[in-house]
Amino acid sequence: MPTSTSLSERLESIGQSKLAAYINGVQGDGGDILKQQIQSFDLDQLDGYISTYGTGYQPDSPNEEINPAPYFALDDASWDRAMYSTHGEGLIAANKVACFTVAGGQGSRLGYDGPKGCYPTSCVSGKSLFEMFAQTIYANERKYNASIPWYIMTSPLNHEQTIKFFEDHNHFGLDPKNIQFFEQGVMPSFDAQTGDLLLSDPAHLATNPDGHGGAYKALHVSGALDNMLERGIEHLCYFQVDNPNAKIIDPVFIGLHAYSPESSGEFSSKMVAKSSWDEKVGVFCRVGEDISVVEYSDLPEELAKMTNERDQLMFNAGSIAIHIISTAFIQKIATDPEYALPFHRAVKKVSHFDPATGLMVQPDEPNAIKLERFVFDAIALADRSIILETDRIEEFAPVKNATGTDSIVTSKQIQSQRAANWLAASGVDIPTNPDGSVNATIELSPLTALSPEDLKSAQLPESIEPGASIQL
Ligand code: UD2
Repeated sequence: MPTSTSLSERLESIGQSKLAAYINGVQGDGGDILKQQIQSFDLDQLDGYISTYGTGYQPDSPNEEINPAPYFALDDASWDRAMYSTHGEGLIAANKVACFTVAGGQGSRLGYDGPKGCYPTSCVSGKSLFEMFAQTIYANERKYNASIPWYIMTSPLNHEQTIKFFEDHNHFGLDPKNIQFFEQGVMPSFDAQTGDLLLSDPAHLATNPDGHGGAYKALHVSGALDNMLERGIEHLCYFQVDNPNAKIIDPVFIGLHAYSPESSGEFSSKMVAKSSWDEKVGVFCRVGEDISVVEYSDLPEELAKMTNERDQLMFNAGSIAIHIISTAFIQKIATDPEYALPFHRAVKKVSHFDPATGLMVQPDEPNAIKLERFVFDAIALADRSIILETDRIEEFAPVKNATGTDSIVTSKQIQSQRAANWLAASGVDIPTNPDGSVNATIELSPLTALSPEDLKSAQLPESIEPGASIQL
């Protein structure tokens, strides 16, 4: 390890004089931990980020035209779903497909103290999100006689707890050798006015997870990408931990991604029609020549509200954060500097230790910059990226908030409604409310059915009682 003097000189040279002075004075284990942590970052690169996104920040002036992105619509019969489904099934059965969950987030917005994936989410039995996904993977492996490895990105906030949860539940019946956990990276937070790196306590820099876009680097440095390549995995089915209805293995989507002439087979996405102009989902757009997701907070209100002659939102392609990314493309993004993704900056309140006074500072106003990368910023770097429309009830039941929109209550309603729709398609009489929604709570295990077709041969009740709560 370099001496304190040489490290403090390095810090001085990039304008971090307060931290440099502190490093010189700090003694003992705490000092060593801090020095090691500082050295784990590329300081020149960090200095560049601080001036780009902090002290010298210039907001982008959008000078490229924004248009709606084209997509394969749900009601478009001009392409051959059955053919692409067969292609997708072939790739699954040939063990070329794996699952990838970004699960770095905590359940704090839900009022839950633990990794979000451990949150009890299924309608009746209260299975965790992780268990629901594990059973879906298991059922797909059984259906296609395939091995489907599962890669799970955690963060330093929840890595150990996540692994313990899987161990405590015997990996939900999956082969532990087929599940790989790896931690995403972090970025130091810095003072929004001065660019000074902040300390979370006397021995640590204040850091934040580097966003789900940190996945590319984390897949590479953790060895997960090498593991995939050794196994011959070509396509990674990406989904967020907060969506229990995600159809995580979808043969049609896989086939379209890999074989459609309109796709370069690098990065494909699913969308649903937005429920309202201000729904909090990113929107697929064409920005200049490139397909991009414009985050809801960045889409100008006048564009978000624009409608077409049929009174539908022009910018209606809401991202449900379901993608397929090829392993070859991940390798390019992770290792080729020309493919480095930008950061997004957020100004947040960050409590910090002040080395000058030795006291903690609790800011009243946002005081610090946090930097994150977004996984979908890679879309613009793909040669030809496609978007497939899907049905909202079928694939989007997010659990984000404790109450209201996208809460556990709305998620369970959507899960029940999907189960009811599948059962109704097999002739089961479903009780309904005056607005047509299901008047029962129905949990349909992935082990029972992965699609409505799987129910055709199942033993089903003729009808469900109004207000019943049942598991099938
Ligand atoms: C995300 C999308 C939004 C829309 C919506 C659909 C972003 C920026 N926005 O909004 O456009 O598609 O989802 O539900 O993604 N995560 C990590 N590490 C991180 C940050 C996030 O693993 O450093 C995971 C997190 O566990 C969660 C997912 O990424 O599974 C989404 O993160 P979020 O909750 O911050 O994004 P949200 O819901 O605002």
